[in-house]
Amino acid sequence: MAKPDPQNSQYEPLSPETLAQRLSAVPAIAERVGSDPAKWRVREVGDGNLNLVFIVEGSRGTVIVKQALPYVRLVGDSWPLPLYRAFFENHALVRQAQRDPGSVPEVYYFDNDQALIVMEFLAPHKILRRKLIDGEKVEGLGDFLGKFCARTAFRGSELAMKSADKKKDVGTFAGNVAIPAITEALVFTDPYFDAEMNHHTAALDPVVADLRADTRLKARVQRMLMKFASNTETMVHGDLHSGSIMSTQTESRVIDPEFAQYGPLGFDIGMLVANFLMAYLSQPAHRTVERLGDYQEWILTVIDETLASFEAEFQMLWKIERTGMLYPAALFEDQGQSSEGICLELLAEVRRDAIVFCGIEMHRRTLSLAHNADFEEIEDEAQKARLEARNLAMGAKLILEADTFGSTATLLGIAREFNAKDIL
Ligand code: SR1
Ligand code: MG
Repeated sequence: MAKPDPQNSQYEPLSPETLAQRLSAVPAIAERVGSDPAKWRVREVGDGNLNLVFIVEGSRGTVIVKQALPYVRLVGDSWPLPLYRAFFENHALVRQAQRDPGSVPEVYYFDNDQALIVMEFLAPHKILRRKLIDGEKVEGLGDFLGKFCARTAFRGSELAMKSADKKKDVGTFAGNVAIPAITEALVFTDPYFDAEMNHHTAALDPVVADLRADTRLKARVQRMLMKFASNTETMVHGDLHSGSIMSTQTESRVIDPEFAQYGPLGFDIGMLVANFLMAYLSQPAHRTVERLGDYQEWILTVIDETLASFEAEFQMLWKIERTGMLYPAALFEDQGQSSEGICLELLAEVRRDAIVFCGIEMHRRTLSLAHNADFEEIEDEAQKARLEARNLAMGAKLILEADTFGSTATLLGIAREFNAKDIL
């Protein structure tokens, strides 16, 4: 299965005007939307950093058409980006659906040449980041996300996979160079020097200067970049933030795995917790005093449930699905020896890595190119700076002191402490 040529001459971006006519012959769409393309209603709704996203509605139903653009949408055509990312996104969706059935939208059709994926339309789901800013709760969120991270991490590793299959897959994903390069620069490197595309709230200057002067902190982050770039433990989603999750009041799905690659077991869960912590720390700007405490505590409960569900599910899979070459039963259970403690030691290591990834993600969302709406929608500049300063300071503590965050209670205690701290 070849990945699309980035210079593919057949590729042409879709538009709401051309989509129906260009895709009318695709049975996977016609079956779900209706056979008369003249009756399709097409809207472009992409508000992410990279792609075109269309909602296509007809008499029979609705689908999503997502098409890669040959450049970074957020920046424009001065930053070209290979179309082949759609190939990896499609592969990632297929694997995630196998590893955690029902957790991601169903793929109906994939076109290599046009770098497009037709998939399930999720309704009445909303982007989770929007829900968190709007103060809406989602039942079962932590349990779902913890299980998603554990199942995809465990089942995508040589704890479960046959070594030959996993190595073949690592080879496939190794062809994706441009997308990991974005993370390597924007997440791990740019926040820590005056990189060209960076921007931050002006009042943060002294806090930013302190971070950038901290050699120990930068060395820690670089060590994690080394793990991210060289450690192929499992297939990670690669961009698991609250904008990559869609939820109703009771149900959630994970979307947008175009940043998927093989990487460390703790990467996704760390990025995810970071985004909940940023939602938590930004709440004073979004809630009335009456609702603030309750909603912030709910976010902390979600973090608690996510980590608990991740670890419980991972331990369960360790017991019943350890079918790969790693930690084989032949060395432990078959010798009458328990490996439960060994699993816990591995999980403690994964948690340490996750906490450092978490701190790094908190930094990049306030210092690098792609900020998050949790802070960006705060109109009062002084309040924005105050809340972002807490976020930066907490991120630094997580990076430097990850070893001391063995329990979730400690992590949540630190979040409460920074939520009440005046850094500026
Ligand atoms: C240039 S892309 C910027 C960011 O958007 C994506 O969602 C990733 O988070 C990436 O870092
Ligand atoms: Mg995305």
